[in-house]
Amino acid sequence: MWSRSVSLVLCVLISGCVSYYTTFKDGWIAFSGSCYLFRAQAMPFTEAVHFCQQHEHSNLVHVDDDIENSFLKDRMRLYKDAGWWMGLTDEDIEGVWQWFDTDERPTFTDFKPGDGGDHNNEDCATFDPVCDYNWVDTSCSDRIFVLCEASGHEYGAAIVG
Ligand SMILES: [Ca+2]
Ligand SMILES: [Ca+2]
Ligand SMILES: [Ca+2]
Repeated sequence: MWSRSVSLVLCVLISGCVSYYTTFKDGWIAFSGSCYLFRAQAMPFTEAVHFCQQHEHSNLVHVDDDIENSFLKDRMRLYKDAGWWMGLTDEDIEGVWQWFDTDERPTFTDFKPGDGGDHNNEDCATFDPVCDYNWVDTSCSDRIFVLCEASGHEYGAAIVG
């Protein structure tokens, strides 16, 4: 028990969430400073937000660039025909996409051509298996799988501090 605790602290100090999650947290995957939880459990957008908050105080994923987007798509292709929520909505202003938890505008998007525009009652963004995980807008009450992201740096700091 003692050595397990020591090795946990050392892992966090040395490499942030990478060692922590791969060693101690089943299901979390580390990539480029973040940790991701793919949960194949279908639920509406608001429930998915709460699910992530209840798991390491994470958020539905923010896709920051093409590298992160490609990594996530590769993982999704391992599952059969499943859509996944991300933390992006245009609930506040139709056609203006914002990250749900920060209200920031995305710096990168990957909407399927013709989707993500001014669509009635489609205010939440998902990765769509029908078009190889391009993003589409859909109804926030649809039941879709959950993809959470936790910042490795924040989480490592919280453990060490
Ligand atoms: Ca991210
Ligand atoms: Ca909309
Ligand atoms: Ca749509």
